[in-house]
Amino acid sequence: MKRPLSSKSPPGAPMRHFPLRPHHLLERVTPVKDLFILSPLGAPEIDLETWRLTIDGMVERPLTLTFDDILRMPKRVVEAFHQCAGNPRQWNKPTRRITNLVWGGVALADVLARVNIDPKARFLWSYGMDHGLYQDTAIDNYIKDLLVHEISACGALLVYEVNGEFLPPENGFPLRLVVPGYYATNSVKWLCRLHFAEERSKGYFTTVLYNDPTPPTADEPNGGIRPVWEIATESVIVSPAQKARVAPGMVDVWGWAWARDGVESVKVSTDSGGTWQSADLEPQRGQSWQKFHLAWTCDREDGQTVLMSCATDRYGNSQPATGARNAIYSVPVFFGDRVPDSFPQNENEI
Ligand SMILES: Nc1nc2c(c(=O)[nH]1)N[C@H]1C(S)=C(S)[C@@H](COP(=O)(O)O)O[C@H]1N2
Ligand SMILES: [Mo]
Repeated sequence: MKRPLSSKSPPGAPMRHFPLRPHHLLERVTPVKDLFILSPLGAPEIDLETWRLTIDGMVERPLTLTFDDILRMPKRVVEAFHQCAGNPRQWNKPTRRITNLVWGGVALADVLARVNIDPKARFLWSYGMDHGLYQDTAIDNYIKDLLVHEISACGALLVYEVNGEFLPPENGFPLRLVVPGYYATNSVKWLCRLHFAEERSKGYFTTVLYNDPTPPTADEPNGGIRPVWEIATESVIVSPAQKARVAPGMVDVWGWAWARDGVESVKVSTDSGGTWQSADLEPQRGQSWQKFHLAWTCDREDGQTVLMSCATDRYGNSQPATGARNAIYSVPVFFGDRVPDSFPQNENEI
């Protein structure tokens, strides 16, 4: 297998690529050519000969690893959904930027077993090698943090392969963090350093951006913040596609649902949210998304309706109608020959 050495995009040029809408998500495992790419600081230039992963901070035995050291460790393969949280300041807008991938790498917990973490360390800061200007702010490294006690629970991986190939340069070659069940912003690409600390990182992408407001409480009368970590339970309908024409007869309404610890049930509405029916749902494999189906007997010959899906996880969390990253996805469809004038023009309205 060839190891890519440098990126196709010029170093430092911002990258934004979201090739798939929900109705394009026909494959269980998203092909590598269709991966989304989001890197406002662009891909850094990396020389594999000098690249190292350093583990330091509140550890007894700091460690430096080469790429070959990592390749020699026991390999783990995990199928997991990978979702972008969207604009870091917009907690109330759905993005539907979702894929499902097979990651290959080493368990982060296996690597950390070698350094003896100080029990007082609460956070792991992960450093990406990309740097530069982001909205007029100078960034030395893209940094994210994680709670130390979550590392094993969420099955975090140090990843060098996606769908059996080395990571493309744009997606973090040679090594990236992958935190299954967490928004992809936490899965730091071009990883170079893991640092243990008692407090959260002050990095721009850690504690300035990517923190959602929380409602006021007795302890926090002005409201608080919650880091954009765990993915909120969500689902999308793949077929029928948005604004499709639906013919009378049996229609297979299907899509994907995902939740950090698995989706328990999915309900589908074929009458714009008026009534809801339970869809058939497959069990979760690893941290994968789950397929759902509803056989809908359509007897309409004109007019329109909106199809919707709503997932509920094993803790009873389900999707809100509006105003959230995981708000219910709506698919307007029509019957007969005339495309309705009232169809939303802007995809973001859906
Ligand atoms: N080093 C680094 N890691 C990063 C980012 C980045 O800009 N720099 N972007 C994050 C965001 S917001 C997303 S959605 C995912 C995108 O991963 P992908 O480009 O491999 O799909 O990478 C995350 N990891
Ligand atoms: Mo993202």
